Amino acid sequence: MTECRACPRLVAWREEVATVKRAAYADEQYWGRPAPGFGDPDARILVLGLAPAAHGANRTGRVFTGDRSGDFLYAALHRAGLANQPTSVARDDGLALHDTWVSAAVRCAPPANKPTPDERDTCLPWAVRELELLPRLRVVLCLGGFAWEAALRLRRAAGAPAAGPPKPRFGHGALFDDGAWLPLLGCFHVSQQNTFTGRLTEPMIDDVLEQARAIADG
Ligand code: DU
Ligand code: SF4
Repeated sequence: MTECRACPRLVAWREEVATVKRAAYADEQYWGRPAPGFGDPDARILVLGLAPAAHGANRTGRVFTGDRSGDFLYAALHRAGLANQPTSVARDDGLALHDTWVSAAVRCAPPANKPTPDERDTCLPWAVRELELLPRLRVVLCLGGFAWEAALRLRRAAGAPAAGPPKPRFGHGALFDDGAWLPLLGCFHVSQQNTFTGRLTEPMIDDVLEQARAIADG
């Protein structure tokens, strides 16, 4: 997976960012490759994000690690009892997840944090394989509309029938569960754009994580 070069635009970007770097990380060796998912292989909760951040997971090599989105997400997982520590700064930082696996719809950092629909679909087979290695999953928590859309395609790729009609709509706290595949639960994305503006607050993500847990327990 970390050798994948299927998306030329993303390969070029992940490698350019890893070469040019951000001044604050000039001494670091950037990962510059696809960021694999991470967590508890016995997870019942899958947290699905958008894509690695250029100077986050594309630098550290672990999903949501080393950027503000990850700060917010892993702190929330820690409050929920799903992570052993509130911070996620490097691959060797001792972080372990409980009952949770974190991944992203697209595995390579996209320019402007915006993968194309083609790139989303090209990366889907990696998510299918990842899912096969997580046999205990009970719920997919989608961070943002892009992950929600990817999860709907993942469901099809995993052999389940199309969802709807009507097509399930993403929203914060939205739940889609027709019994044909894993329930999808929506949560606004943990990007700074949302967390710094108050669109997504700590209590809001705490509520959704509690909901995810309840679904997993159900
Ligand atoms: O060493 P391993 O069991 O193959 O785990 C791979 C990866 O997953 C490692 O970086 C720790 C993490 N992990 C976790 O976060 N929680 C667990 O319960 C088991 C493994
Ligand atoms: Fe491969 Fe996915 Fe990266 Fe595209 S985004 S190059 S499919 S790992």
